[in-house]
Amino acid sequence: MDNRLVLLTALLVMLSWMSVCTYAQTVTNGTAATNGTAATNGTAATNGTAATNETAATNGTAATNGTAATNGTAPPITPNTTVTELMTPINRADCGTGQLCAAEPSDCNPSTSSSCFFLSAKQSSGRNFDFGLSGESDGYLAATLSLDNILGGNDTTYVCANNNGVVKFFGAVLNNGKLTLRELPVDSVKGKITGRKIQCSFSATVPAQITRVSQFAVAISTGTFNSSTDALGDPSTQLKSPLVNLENPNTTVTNELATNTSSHAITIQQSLTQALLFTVGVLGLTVL
Ligand SMILES: *[C@@H]1O[C@H](CO)[C@@H](O)[C@H](O)[C@H]1NC(C)=O
Ligand SMILES: *[C@@H]1O[C@H](CO)[C@@H](O)[C@H](O)[C@H]1NC(C)=O
Ligand SMILES: *[C@@H]1O[C@H](CO)[C@@H](O)[C@H](O)[C@H]1NC(C)=O
Ligand SMILES: *[C@@H]1O[C@H](CO)[C@@H](O)[C@H](O)[C@H]1NC(C)=O
Ligand SMILES: *[C@@H]1O[C@H](CO)[C@@H](O)[C@H](O)[C@H]1NC(C)=O
Ligand SMILES: *[C@@H]1O[C@H](CO)[C@@H](O)[C@H](O)[C@H]1NC(C)=O
Ligand SMILES: *[C@@H]1O[C@H](CO)[C@@H](O)[C@H](O)[C@H]1NC(C)=O
Ligand SMILES: *[C@@H]1O[C@H](CO)[C@@H](O)[C@H](O)[C@H]1NC(C)=O
Ligand SMILES: *[C@@H]1O[C@H](CO)[C@@H](O)[C@H](O)[C@H]1NC(C)=O
Ligand SMILES: *[C@@H]1O[C@H](CO)[C@@H](O)[C@H](O)[C@H]1NC(C)=O
Ligand SMILES: CC(=O)N[C@H]1CO[C@H](CO)[C@@H](O)[C@@H]1O
Ligand SMILES: CC(=O)N[C@H]1CO[C@H](CO)[C@@H](O)[C@@H]1O
Repeated sequence: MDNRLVLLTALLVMLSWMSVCTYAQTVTNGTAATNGTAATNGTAATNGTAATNETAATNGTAATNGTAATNGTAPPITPNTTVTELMTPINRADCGTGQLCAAEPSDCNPSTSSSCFFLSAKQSSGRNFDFGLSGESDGYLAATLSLDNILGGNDTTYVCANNNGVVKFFGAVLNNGKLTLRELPVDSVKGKITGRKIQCSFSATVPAQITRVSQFAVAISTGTFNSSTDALGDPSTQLKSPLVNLENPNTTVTNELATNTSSHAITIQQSLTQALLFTVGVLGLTVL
Protein backbone atom coordinates (compact mmCIF):
# COMPACT_ATOMS: atom_id res chain seq x y z
CA MET A 1 0.00 0.00 0.00
CA ASP A 2 2.70 2.47 1.04
CA ASN A 3 4.83 1.53 -1.92
CA ARG A 4 1.93 2.16 -4.22
CA LEU A 5 1.37 5.59 -2.71
CA VAL A 6 5.03 6.48 -3.15
CA LEU A 7 4.96 5.28 -6.73
CA LEU A 8 1.80 7.27 -7.39
CA THR A 9 3.31 10.40 -5.87
CA ALA A 10 6.46 9.96 -7.89
CA LEU A 11 4.39 9.54 -11.03
CA LEU A 12 2.37 12.65 -10.23
CA VAL A 13 5.51 14.68 -9.64
CA MET A 14 6.97 13.48 -12.92
CA LEU A 15 3.75 14.22 -14.74
CA SER A 16 3.56 17.78 -13.43
CA TRP A 17 7.24 18.30 -14.23
CA MET A 18 6.55 17.07 -17.74
CA SER A 19 3.59 19.34 -18.22
CA VAL A 20 5.66 22.28 -17.02
CA CYS A 21 8.30 21.33 -19.58
CA THR A 22 5.86 21.03 -22.46
CA TYR A 23 4.12 24.17 -21.31
CA ALA A 24 7.35 26.16 -21.36
CA GLN A 25 8.16 24.75 -24.76
CA THR A 26 4.75 25.62 -26.11
CA VAL A 27 4.88 29.14 -24.73
CA THR A 28 8.37 29.99 -25.91
CA ASN A 29 7.72 28.66 -29.37
CA GLY A 30 4.20 29.95 -29.56
CA THR A 31 3.44 28.09 -32.76
CA ALA A 32 2.76 24.76 -31.13
CA ALA A 33 -0.20 26.28 -29.33
CA THR A 34 -1.92 27.14 -32.60
CA ASN A 35 -1.59 23.65 -33.93
CA GLY A 36 -2.61 21.78 -30.82
CA THR A 37 -0.85 18.61 -31.94
CA ALA A 38 1.50 18.78 -29.01
CA ALA A 39 -1.46 18.91 -26.66
CA THR A 40 -3.26 16.01 -28.28
CA ASN A 41 -0.11 13.92 -28.14
CA GLY A 42 0.08 14.73 -24.46
CA THR A 43 -2.59 12.07 -23.98
CA ALA A 44 0.24 9.62 -24.13
CA ALA A 45 0.87 10.68 -20.55
CA THR A 46 -2.31 8.95 -19.45
CA ASN A 47 -0.90 5.78 -20.86
CA GLY A 48 1.92 5.81 -18.35
CA THR A 49 4.51 4.84 -20.94
CA ALA A 50 5.32 8.46 -21.71
CA ALA A 51 6.23 9.07 -18.09
CA THR A 52 8.94 6.46 -18.21
CA ASN A 53 10.16 7.69 -21.60
CA GLU A 54 11.06 11.34 -21.22
CA THR A 55 12.63 11.61 -24.65
CA ALA A 56 9.26 11.39 -26.30
CA ALA A 57 7.93 14.25 -24.21
CA THR A 58 10.94 16.54 -24.50
CA ASN A 59 11.59 15.83 -28.17
CA GLY A 60 9.72 18.87 -29.38
CA THR A 61 9.71 17.73 -33.03
CA ALA A 62 6.01 18.43 -33.23
CA ALA A 63 6.66 22.01 -32.12
CA THR A 64 9.36 22.63 -34.72
CA ASN A 65 7.21 21.19 -37.47
CA GLY A 66 4.35 23.35 -36.27
CA THR A 67 6.20 26.42 -37.46
CA ALA A 68 5.97 25.28 -41.07
CA ALA A 69 2.21 24.93 -40.85
CA THR A 70 1.56 28.25 -39.13
CA ASN A 71 4.30 30.18 -40.86
CA GLY A 72 2.23 33.06 -42.17
CA THR A 73 5.43 34.83 -43.26
CA ALA A 74 5.00 35.40 -46.95
CA PRO A 75 7.88 37.44 -48.38
CA PRO A 76 7.22 41.18 -48.22
CA ILE A 77 6.31 42.96 -51.42
CA THR A 78 9.06 44.78 -53.31
CA PRO A 79 7.93 48.38 -53.84
CA ASN A 80 6.74 49.17 -57.36
CA THR A 81 4.36 52.08 -57.69
CA THR A 82 3.97 51.96 -61.46
CA VAL A 83 0.27 52.50 -62.12
CA THR A 84 -1.59 50.60 -64.81
CA GLU A 85 -5.20 51.18 -65.82
CA LEU A 86 -7.88 49.75 -63.57
CA MET A 87 -10.11 47.67 -65.84
CA THR A 88 -12.63 46.27 -63.32
CA PRO A 89 -14.27 49.03 -61.28
CA ILE A 90 -13.89 48.76 -57.51
CA ASN A 91 -17.12 47.17 -56.26
CA ARG A 92 -18.57 45.50 -53.21
CA ALA A 93 -19.30 42.11 -54.79
CA ASP A 94 -17.25 40.03 -52.34
CA CYS A 95 -17.88 42.15 -49.26
CA GLY A 96 -18.42 40.06 -46.14
CA THR A 97 -17.38 36.83 -47.82
CA GLY A 98 -14.18 37.27 -49.82
CA GLN A 99 -13.04 40.66 -48.58
CA LEU A 100 -13.42 43.02 -45.67
CA CYS A 101 -15.16 46.26 -46.63
CA ALA A 102 -15.49 49.66 -45.05
CA ALA A 103 -17.75 52.25 -46.61
CA GLU A 104 -19.41 55.60 -46.02
CA PRO A 105 -22.39 55.48 -46.42
CA SER A 106 -22.06 52.02 -44.89
CA ASP A 107 -23.64 50.03 -47.72
CA CYS A 108 -22.81 52.19 -50.73
CA ASN A 109 -21.52 50.57 -53.89
CA PRO A 110 -18.49 52.41 -55.26
CA SER A 111 -19.05 51.08 -58.77
CA THR A 112 -22.46 52.74 -59.11
CA SER A 113 -22.77 55.42 -56.45
CA SER A 114 -21.48 58.90 -57.11
CA SER A 115 -21.00 59.58 -53.42
CA CYS A 116 -19.26 56.68 -51.72
CA PHE A 117 -16.04 56.29 -49.79
CA PHE A 118 -14.97 52.68 -49.92
CA LEU A 119 -12.06 50.50 -48.85
CA SER A 120 -11.75 46.75 -49.30
CA ALA A 121 -9.04 44.43 -47.98
CA LYS A 122 -8.41 40.83 -48.88
CA GLN A 123 -5.61 38.73 -47.42
CA SER A 124 -3.54 37.01 -50.07
CA SER A 125 -0.83 35.51 -47.87
CA GLY A 126 0.51 36.34 -44.43
CA ARG A 127 0.76 40.11 -44.15
CA ASN A 128 0.13 40.65 -47.84
CA PHE A 129 -3.25 42.08 -48.70
CA ASP A 130 -5.02 43.27 -51.84
CA PHE A 131 -6.74 46.61 -51.34
CA GLY A 132 -9.42 48.45 -53.26
CA LEU A 133 -10.03 52.16 -52.68
CA SER A 134 -12.71 54.40 -54.11
CA GLY A 135 -14.06 57.86 -53.40
CA GLU A 136 -14.57 61.39 -54.63
CA SER A 137 -11.86 64.00 -54.41
CA ASP A 138 -10.37 66.77 -56.53
CA GLY A 139 -6.94 65.99 -55.09
CA TYR A 140 -6.14 62.67 -53.51
CA LEU A 141 -7.87 59.78 -51.80
CA ALA A 142 -6.01 57.87 -49.09
CA ALA A 143 -6.33 54.81 -46.89
CA THR A 144 -4.61 54.71 -43.50
CA LEU A 145 -3.90 51.67 -41.32
CA SER A 146 -3.47 52.46 -37.65
CA LEU A 147 -2.03 49.90 -35.26
CA ASP A 148 -3.23 51.69 -32.15
CA ASN A 149 -6.67 53.00 -33.09
CA ILE A 150 -5.40 56.59 -33.02
CA LEU A 151 -4.70 58.22 -36.38
CA GLY A 152 -1.17 59.57 -36.41
CA GLY A 153 2.12 58.35 -35.02
CA ASN A 154 3.49 57.44 -38.46
CA ASP A 155 0.51 55.38 -39.55
CA THR A 156 0.95 53.68 -42.92
CA THR A 157 -1.03 55.56 -45.58
CA TYR A 158 -1.67 54.63 -49.20
CA VAL A 159 -2.38 57.62 -51.41
CA CYS A 160 -4.02 57.63 -54.84
CA ALA A 161 -3.89 61.12 -56.33
CA ASN A 162 -5.57 62.65 -59.35
CA ASN A 163 -2.57 63.64 -61.42
CA ASN A 164 -4.17 65.45 -64.38
CA GLY A 165 -6.70 62.68 -64.95
CA VAL A 166 -4.52 59.67 -64.17
CA VAL A 167 -3.80 58.05 -60.83
CA LYS A 168 -0.44 58.65 -59.21
CA PHE A 169 0.38 56.50 -56.20
CA PHE A 170 2.29 57.58 -53.09
CA GLY A 171 3.29 55.72 -49.97
CA ALA A 172 3.19 57.96 -46.92
CA VAL A 173 3.01 58.06 -43.15
CA LEU A 174 0.50 60.10 -41.19
CA ASN A 175 1.84 61.99 -38.22
CA ASN A 176 0.25 64.96 -36.42
CA GLY A 177 -2.32 65.31 -39.18
CA LYS A 178 0.33 65.59 -41.90
CA LEU A 179 1.42 63.19 -44.59
CA THR A 180 5.11 62.52 -45.23
CA LEU A 181 6.11 60.53 -48.28
CA ARG A 182 7.64 57.16 -47.44
CA GLU A 183 8.40 54.16 -49.63
CA LEU A 184 6.04 51.32 -48.72
CA PRO A 185 5.94 47.64 -49.74
CA VAL A 186 3.29 48.13 -52.42
CA ASP A 187 2.94 46.83 -55.97
CA SER A 188 0.34 45.99 -58.65
CA VAL A 189 -1.11 49.50 -58.51
CA LYS A 190 -4.06 50.07 -60.81
CA GLY A 191 -6.03 53.26 -61.05
CA LYS A 192 -8.79 55.13 -62.85
CA ILE A 193 -10.15 58.64 -62.62
CA THR A 194 -13.73 59.36 -63.67
CA GLY A 195 -14.67 62.98 -63.06
CA ARG A 196 -14.10 63.48 -59.32
CA LYS A 197 -14.12 59.75 -58.65
CA ILE A 198 -10.76 58.17 -57.89
CA GLN A 199 -10.51 54.40 -57.90
CA CYS A 200 -7.35 52.42 -57.27
CA SER A 201 -6.28 48.96 -56.24
CA PHE A 202 -2.93 47.73 -55.00
CA SER A 203 -1.21 44.96 -53.11
CA ALA A 204 0.63 45.79 -49.90
CA THR A 205 2.48 44.15 -47.05
CA VAL A 206 0.79 45.63 -44.01
CA PRO A 207 2.84 46.66 -40.95
CA ALA A 208 3.80 43.91 -38.51
CA GLN A 209 1.65 43.52 -35.44
CA ILE A 210 2.84 42.53 -32.02
CA THR A 211 0.07 39.96 -31.93
CA ARG A 212 -0.39 37.51 -34.77
CA VAL A 213 -3.78 38.89 -35.66
CA SER A 214 -3.92 41.76 -38.15
CA GLN A 215 -5.83 44.24 -35.99
CA PHE A 216 -6.00 47.69 -37.50
CA ALA A 217 -8.14 50.75 -37.43
CA VAL A 218 -8.72 51.75 -41.04
CA ALA A 219 -9.40 55.24 -42.30
CA ILE A 220 -10.29 56.85 -45.60
CA SER A 221 -9.37 60.47 -46.15
CA THR A 222 -9.14 63.09 -48.86
CA GLY A 223 -6.95 66.09 -49.47
CA THR A 224 -5.55 68.46 -52.02
CA PHE A 225 -2.87 67.53 -54.51
CA ASN A 226 -0.58 69.87 -56.40
CA SER A 227 0.46 67.94 -59.49
CA SER A 228 3.35 70.27 -60.28
CA THR A 229 4.99 69.81 -56.88
CA ASP A 230 3.49 66.48 -55.75
CA ALA A 231 2.48 68.25 -52.54
CA LEU A 232 -0.21 66.45 -50.54
CA GLY A 233 -2.51 68.67 -48.47
CA ASP A 234 -3.49 67.70 -44.95
CA PRO A 235 -5.93 64.77 -44.95
CA SER A 236 -9.58 65.22 -44.08
CA THR A 237 -10.92 61.98 -42.60
CA GLN A 238 -14.11 60.63 -44.18
CA LEU A 239 -14.23 57.27 -42.41
CA LYS A 240 -12.49 55.89 -39.36
CA SER A 241 -13.15 52.40 -38.05
CA PRO A 242 -12.48 50.90 -34.65
CA LEU A 243 -9.78 48.18 -34.53
CA VAL A 244 -10.82 45.40 -36.89
CA ASN A 245 -9.25 42.12 -37.94
CA LEU A 246 -8.26 42.62 -41.57
CA GLU A 247 -8.06 38.86 -42.05
CA ASN A 248 -11.74 38.31 -41.34
CA PRO A 249 -13.95 39.42 -44.23
CA ASN A 250 -17.05 38.97 -42.07
CA THR A 251 -16.20 41.91 -39.87
CA THR A 252 -18.78 44.65 -40.11
CA VAL A 253 -16.77 47.85 -40.18
CA THR A 254 -18.46 50.82 -38.60
CA ASN A 255 -17.57 54.45 -39.18
CA GLU A 256 -16.83 56.12 -35.86
CA LEU A 257 -17.22 59.49 -37.55
CA ALA A 258 -20.83 58.82 -38.57
CA THR A 259 -22.08 60.08 -35.19
CA ASN A 260 -25.72 58.99 -35.46
CA THR A 261 -24.95 55.32 -36.11
CA SER A 262 -22.11 54.94 -33.62
CA SER A 263 -23.98 56.63 -30.76
CA HIS A 264 -26.83 54.23 -31.45
CA ALA A 265 -24.43 51.30 -31.16
CA ILE A 266 -23.11 52.64 -27.88
CA THR A 267 -26.64 52.96 -26.52
CA ILE A 268 -27.37 49.33 -27.33
CA GLN A 269 -24.14 48.23 -25.74
CA GLN A 270 -24.91 50.25 -22.61
CA SER A 271 -28.37 48.80 -22.20
CA LEU A 272 -26.94 45.31 -22.73
CA THR A 273 -24.39 45.93 -20.02
CA GLN A 274 -27.10 47.22 -17.73
CA ALA A 275 -29.25 44.18 -18.40
CA LEU A 276 -26.29 41.93 -17.68
CA LEU A 277 -25.52 43.72 -14.42
CA PHE A 278 -29.17 43.47 -13.43
CA THR A 279 -29.23 39.73 -14.16
CA VAL A 280 -26.07 39.20 -12.16
CA GLY A 281 -27.56 41.17 -9.29
CA VAL A 282 -30.79 39.14 -9.29
CA LEU A 283 -28.83 35.91 -9.47
CA GLY A 284 -26.68 37.04 -6.56
CA LEU A 285 -29.77 37.79 -4.48
CA THR A 286 -31.28 34.43 -5.41
CA VAL A 287 -28.16 32.66 -4.20
CA LEU A 288 -28.31 34.57 -0.92
C1 LIG B 1 -0.98 2.70 -24.66
O1 LIG B 1 -0.14 1.63 -24.40
C2 LIG B 1 -0.43 0.48 -25.16
C3 LIG B 1 0.49 -0.64 -24.72
O2 LIG B 1 1.65 -0.12 -24.20
C4 LIG B 1 -0.27 0.81 -26.63
O3 LIG B 1 -0.58 -0.31 -27.42
C5 LIG B 1 -1.17 1.93 -27.00
O4 LIG B 1 -0.95 2.34 -28.37
C6 LIG B 1 -0.90 3.12 -26.11
N1 LIG B 1 -1.86 4.15 -26.39
C7 LIG B 1 -1.47 5.37 -26.62
C8 LIG B 1 -2.55 6.37 -26.87
O5 LIG B 1 -0.30 5.71 -26.66
C1 LIG C 1 11.29 6.06 -25.98
O1 LIG C 1 10.49 6.33 -27.14
C2 LIG C 1 11.22 6.22 -28.33
C3 LIG C 1 10.34 6.68 -29.46
O2 LIG C 1 9.00 6.44 -29.19
C4 LIG C 1 11.67 4.82 -28.51
O3 LIG C 1 12.40 4.68 -29.70
C5 LIG C 1 12.55 4.44 -27.33
O4 LIG C 1 12.91 3.08 -27.43
C6 LIG C 1 11.83 4.69 -26.03
N1 LIG C 1 12.72 4.48 -24.92
C7 LIG C 1 12.37 3.81 -23.84
C8 LIG C 1 13.40 3.72 -22.77
O5 LIG C 1 11.27 3.35 -23.72
C1 LIG D 1 13.52 12.59 -30.95
O1 LIG D 1 14.60 13.36 -31.48
C2 LIG D 1 15.66 12.57 -31.90
C3 LIG D 1 16.79 13.49 -32.34
O2 LIG D 1 16.35 14.75 -32.57
C4 LIG D 1 15.20 11.68 -33.03
O3 LIG D 1 16.26 10.84 -33.45
C5 LIG D 1 14.06 10.81 -32.54
O4 LIG D 1 13.54 10.06 -33.61
C6 LIG D 1 12.96 11.67 -31.99
N1 LIG D 1 11.92 10.83 -31.41
C7 LIG D 1 10.67 10.97 -31.69
C8 LIG D 1 9.72 10.09 -31.01
O5 LIG D 1 10.28 11.83 -32.50
C1 LIG E 1 8.65 17.89 -40.37
O1 LIG E 1 9.40 18.79 -41.16
C2 LIG E 1 10.35 18.16 -41.95
C3 LIG E 1 11.15 19.22 -42.65
O2 LIG E 1 10.39 20.33 -42.94
C4 LIG E 1 9.64 17.24 -42.94
O3 LIG E 1 10.60 16.56 -43.73
C5 LIG E 1 8.81 16.22 -42.18
O4 LIG E 1 8.08 15.44 -43.08
C6 LIG E 1 7.86 16.93 -41.25
N1 LIG E 1 7.16 15.96 -40.46
C7 LIG E 1 5.87 16.04 -40.25
C8 LIG E 1 5.28 15.01 -39.40
O5 LIG E 1 5.18 16.95 -40.73
C1 LIG F 1 -1.13 21.39 -37.80
O1 LIG F 1 -2.56 21.43 -37.86
C2 LIG F 1 -3.03 21.36 -39.18
C3 LIG F 1 -4.53 21.51 -39.13
O2 LIG F 1 -5.07 20.88 -38.00
C4 LIG F 1 -2.61 20.05 -39.81
O3 LIG F 1 -3.06 19.98 -41.14
C5 LIG F 1 -1.11 19.96 -39.81
O4 LIG F 1 -0.68 18.70 -40.30
C6 LIG F 1 -0.59 20.12 -38.42
N1 LIG F 1 0.86 20.15 -38.44
C7 LIG F 1 1.56 19.29 -37.77
C8 LIG F 1 3.02 19.43 -37.87
O5 LIG F 1 1.06 18.40 -37.06
C1 LIG G 1 8.04 29.50 -43.80
O1 LIG G 1 9.02 30.51 -43.72
C2 LIG G 1 10.22 30.17 -44.39
C3 LIG G 1 11.21 31.29 -44.20
O2 LIG G 1 10.88 32.06 -43.10
C4 LIG G 1 9.92 29.96 -45.86
O3 LIG G 1 11.10 29.57 -46.52
C5 LIG G 1 8.88 28.87 -46.01
O4 LIG G 1 8.54 28.74 -47.37
C6 LIG G 1 7.64 29.22 -45.23
N1 LIG G 1 6.70 28.14 -45.30
C7 LIG G 1 5.40 28.33 -45.54
C8 LIG G 1 4.55 27.13 -45.55
O5 LIG G 1 4.93 29.44 -45.71
C1 LIG H 1 7.85 59.14 -37.20
O1 LIG H 1 8.96 58.86 -38.04
C2 LIG H 1 9.99 59.79 -37.93
C3 LIG H 1 11.03 59.47 -38.96
O2 LIG H 1 11.27 58.11 -39.03
C4 LIG H 1 10.53 59.77 -36.52
O3 LIG H 1 11.55 60.74 -36.38
C5 LIG H 1 9.41 60.07 -35.55
O4 LIG H 1 9.87 59.94 -34.22
C6 LIG H 1 8.27 59.13 -35.75
N1 LIG H 1 7.16 59.54 -34.92
C7 LIG H 1 6.43 58.69 -34.20
C8 LIG H 1 5.36 59.28 -33.38
O5 LIG H 1 6.64 57.48 -34.25
C1 LIG I 1 6.47 47.41 -61.93
O1 LIG I 1 5.10 47.21 -62.22
C2 LIG I 1 4.78 47.36 -63.57
C3 LIG I 1 3.27 47.26 -63.69
O2 LIG I 1 2.74 46.27 -62.87
C4 LIG I 1 5.50 46.30 -64.38
O3 LIG I 1 5.17 46.45 -65.73
C5 LIG I 1 6.98 46.46 -64.17
O4 LIG I 1 7.66 45.43 -64.84
C6 LIG I 1 7.32 46.43 -62.71
N1 LIG I 1 8.72 46.75 -62.53
C7 LIG I 1 9.54 45.95 -61.91
C8 LIG I 1 10.94 46.42 -61.78
O5 LIG I 1 9.19 44.87 -61.46
C1 LIG J 1 1.38 74.22 -56.85
O1 LIG J 1 2.57 74.58 -56.23
C2 LIG J 1 3.26 75.64 -56.91
C3 LIG J 1 4.57 75.86 -56.23
O2 LIG J 1 4.43 75.98 -54.84
C4 LIG J 1 2.39 76.89 -56.90
O3 LIG J 1 3.02 77.90 -57.62
C5 LIG J 1 1.06 76.57 -57.55
O4 LIG J 1 0.20 77.67 -57.42
C6 LIG J 1 0.42 75.38 -56.88
N1 LIG J 1 -0.77 75.00 -57.60
C7 LIG J 1 -1.94 74.89 -57.04
C8 LIG J 1 -3.07 74.48 -57.90
O5 LIG J 1 -2.08 75.10 -55.83
C1 LIG K 1 -18.41 34.32 -42.35
O1 LIG K 1 -19.59 34.30 -43.09
C2 LIG K 1 -19.82 33.08 -43.74
C3 LIG K 1 -21.02 33.21 -44.63
O2 LIG K 1 -21.97 34.03 -44.04
C4 LIG K 1 -20.00 31.99 -42.70
O3 LIG K 1 -20.18 30.77 -43.33
C5 LIG K 1 -18.78 31.94 -41.83
O4 LIG K 1 -18.97 31.02 -40.79
C6 LIG K 1 -18.48 33.29 -41.24
N1 LIG K 1 -17.21 33.22 -40.54
C7 LIG K 1 -17.01 33.83 -39.39
C8 LIG K 1 -15.66 33.70 -38.81
O5 LIG K 1 -17.88 34.45 -38.82
C1 LIG L 1 3.03 15.39 -34.09
C2 LIG L 1 3.19 14.07 -33.47
O1 LIG L 1 4.18 13.79 -32.81
N1 LIG L 1 2.19 13.26 -33.66
C3 LIG L 1 2.22 11.93 -33.13
C4 LIG L 1 1.21 11.78 -31.99
O2 LIG L 1 1.16 10.46 -31.54
C5 LIG L 1 0.77 9.56 -32.55
C6 LIG L 1 0.63 8.21 -31.92
O3 LIG L 1 1.64 7.99 -30.98
C7 LIG L 1 1.80 9.58 -33.67
O4 LIG L 1 1.41 8.70 -34.71
C8 LIG L 1 1.92 10.96 -34.22
O5 LIG L 1 2.95 11.04 -35.18
C1 LIG M 1 12.04 26.09 -26.95
C2 LIG M 1 11.86 25.50 -28.28
O1 LIG M 1 11.29 24.43 -28.46
N1 LIG M 1 12.34 26.20 -29.28
C3 LIG M 1 12.28 25.73 -30.65
C4 LIG M 1 11.24 26.51 -31.43
O2 LIG M 1 11.26 26.15 -32.81
C5 LIG M 1 12.49 26.36 -33.43
C6 LIG M 1 12.35 25.99 -34.87
O3 LIG M 1 11.31 26.66 -35.44
C7 LIG M 1 13.54 25.51 -32.76
O4 LIG M 1 14.79 25.77 -33.38
C8 LIG M 1 13.62 25.86 -31.30
O5 LIG M 1 14.51 25.00 -30.66
